Amino acid sequence: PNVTRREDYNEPDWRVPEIALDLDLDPAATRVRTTLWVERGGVHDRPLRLDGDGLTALSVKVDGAETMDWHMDGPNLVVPLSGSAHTIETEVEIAPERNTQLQGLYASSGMLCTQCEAEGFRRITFFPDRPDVLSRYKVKLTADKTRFPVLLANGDPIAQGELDGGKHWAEWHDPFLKPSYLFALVAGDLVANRGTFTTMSGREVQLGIWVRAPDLAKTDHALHALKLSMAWDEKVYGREYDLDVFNIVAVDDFNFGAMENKGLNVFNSRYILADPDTATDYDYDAIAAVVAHEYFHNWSGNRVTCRDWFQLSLKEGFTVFRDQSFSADQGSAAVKRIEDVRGLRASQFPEDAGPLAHPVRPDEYIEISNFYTATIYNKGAEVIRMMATILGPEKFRAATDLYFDRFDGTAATCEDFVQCMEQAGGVDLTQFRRWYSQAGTPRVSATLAQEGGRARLSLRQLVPPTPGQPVKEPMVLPLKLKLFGGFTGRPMCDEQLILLKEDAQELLFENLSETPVLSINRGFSAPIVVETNRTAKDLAFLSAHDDDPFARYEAMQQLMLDTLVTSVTNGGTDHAAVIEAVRNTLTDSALDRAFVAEAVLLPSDSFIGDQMAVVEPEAIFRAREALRADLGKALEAEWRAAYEGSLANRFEYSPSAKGARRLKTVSLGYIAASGAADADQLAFDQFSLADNMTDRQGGLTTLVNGASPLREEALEAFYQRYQGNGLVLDKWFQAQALSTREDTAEMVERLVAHRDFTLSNPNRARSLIGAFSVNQRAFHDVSGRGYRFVADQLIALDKLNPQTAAKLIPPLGRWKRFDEARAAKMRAELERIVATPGLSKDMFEQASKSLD
Ligand code: B3K
Ligand code: ZN
Repeated sequence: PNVTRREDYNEPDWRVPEIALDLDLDPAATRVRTTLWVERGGVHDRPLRLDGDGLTALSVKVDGAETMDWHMDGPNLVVPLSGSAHTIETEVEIAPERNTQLQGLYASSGMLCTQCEAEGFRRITFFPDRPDVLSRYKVKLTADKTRFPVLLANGDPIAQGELDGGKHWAEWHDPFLKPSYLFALVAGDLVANRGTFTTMSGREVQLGIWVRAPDLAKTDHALHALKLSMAWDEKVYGREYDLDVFNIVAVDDFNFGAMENKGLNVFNSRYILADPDTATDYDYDAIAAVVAHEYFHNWSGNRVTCRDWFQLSLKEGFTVFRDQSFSADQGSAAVKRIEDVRGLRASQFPEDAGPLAHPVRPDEYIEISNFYTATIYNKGAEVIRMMATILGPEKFRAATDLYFDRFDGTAATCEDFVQCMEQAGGVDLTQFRRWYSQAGTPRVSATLAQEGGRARLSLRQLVPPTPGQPVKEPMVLPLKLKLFGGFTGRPMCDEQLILLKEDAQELLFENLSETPVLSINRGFSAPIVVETNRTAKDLAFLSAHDDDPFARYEAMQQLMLDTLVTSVTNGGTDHAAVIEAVRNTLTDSALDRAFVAEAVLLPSDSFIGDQMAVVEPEAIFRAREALRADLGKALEAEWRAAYEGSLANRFEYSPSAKGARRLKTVSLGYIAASGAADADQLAFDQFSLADNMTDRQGGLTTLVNGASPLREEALEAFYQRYQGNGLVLDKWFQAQALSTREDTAEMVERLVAHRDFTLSNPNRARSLIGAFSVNQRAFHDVSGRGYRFVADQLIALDKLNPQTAAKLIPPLGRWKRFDEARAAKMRAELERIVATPGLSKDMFEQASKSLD
């Protein structure tokens, strides 16, 4: 397969300042007539090359006259042109109902919709489908009026009308230049939750959240989040919305979360639909975050887009940073930071340590869809965050203003962004740029040594080798740190921001009146692994006294990790330090409940595994369960008090109510772990009496991990209650796939045959196959049945939807982290996948790279 390289970038041969699309929509046969106004870019004699994917040209016209002077080069259409500007007209026919890839124009639950990023537009019409070709779009949609009463596209509605034969049409114009990946249309029988937003310059924008009629009642939260996002971007970044309408459409079949098409965002329905009965607090938060993310793209992505796909993090890393900041401003910033770091450690760190590691700005790809990764998104967001930390808030804002002003209406690069940071920030980011080019998670060792009234902090950094990058240069690591008196608990200095730039650096602290305890990488100021010489006592102390909530959380996690890794490697069962630290946090009434709930959670099985030279799934599971049981027993009274203290009279969506619900279910889990006789009944009561999905799901998952007869009863009741609701059934499948029970693999194999299971809906596939493959204990069952099962499913899914299938490869690719027996079985499955006839290039790239 072809490899695309960043260094091969050339400017487009032909520009397309304008395009008119005329689509006669029909699920079985959609006619697409396209007019391109093309201009030769620079001096060359190359023909016009239009990307296509599975298209056949039914006719080609140049300057109004039908021509035969064209040919196909593989899937692409090549038209020789003599002049410097021409009009090209093409006509193709496509079948959206047969499009199972969900890329291009496709059908979902009776409607027609598009997904073009990254390279889906070429499945709709012939076009130079690359993000640096920016055009003004005019779109005319024609369709059957009964089946598709609503016709939407980018930009503003211009005109509409009726036709004979039950058809109607609508025309939309988008006045802003945009790349083809931001094109969208939707046709369907939809209703809108409408609202308005008045922008900072006083323009009124019509907002619409479009869904099928029965879902209308579940759209208020998304609409509210949209208004909050619009106001936030004005206030924090000075960015105003620019069209008269902003529409969002929810679709059931979607390859990822949502898409920022100009003025017409298309969303996976799981990131729109919410009511207390069907959505958890996690869902509510995710909806607000994704609505904000896609809205923020209007500036970071649409007004300023990417020159080429290697620059993807320019829009994604920045926009994730923006949505994280937005969410932090809506509730507890500390809890949000903890959640984001937990997510980074769960997905990005393993990626950076495995066969698919790549820099934030990659150098090459086979299939760009495989690069919508945690590294591009989440590590990319950390890179922006570090620059914001180095510049400070005022200069960072000046730098983003400069960036938006300078590059508005253009396709920019990561380098352009960094230059704005340097200019407005007055800083030199030469060395910092390595964050864009070097893959791998830096590791820092921090050793604090006391000599009388002085202490010496020795810092060393190491960036591990990654595929294709055996040797690394030192990075710039912004580290926030502070010292606390180990006896009085008092801060011994102000927080300092130091930039670790060398392989090794030392810091001296003088005039110390007591033994210092080191608090480092506060707020997770750098996305790295820090190893310190802090004792269990130091960590317990920080978990109770540090004045940075993130650092408190971190100290507790480290204490838990050290304890668990010791248990796994030499069978230690000394849980006293963890128990005392958890007791302190749990009973500290000054702390936010949401923070407490996060802090007392044990690190996941996989994160424990990530600390070990060779992952031992069973031993990790047993050690973690033993610690959970001891915590449950030793603090049973405290858990019950926390549980009782978190009961509410009725549902409310607020940070404090969310925190209480979170702590309630965490406490329930510990009560169950304690082996208390009434735990199952408690879980079942929570499950059946709940007036909201968070509590109901909390009760259900607690039961699903156990062996009580109430388990089956709850699963059945849940299924009956939500049978018609796909998004909630996903939770039902997922809870079983994530079960910690010994027979999970067997149950999941059976669930594949369930009448509600299908691989053709990505959410459903992920809820069972995706969830199972991150269930460390079940997936890594020593028999290898988990590996075989997942490989079978991915081979089947690849035939329908390569993009979604390829995203599920990474758990199999982690074979190097496991013992030889498991590694051999995992490799054998990857080899079987690679050898599958007709494999997609998406899967080929992921699976073959995972074998290296
Ligand atoms: N930009 C889209 C992701 C497109 C993924 C294409 N494989 C959504 C987002 O990041 O906002
Ligand atoms: Zn995005």
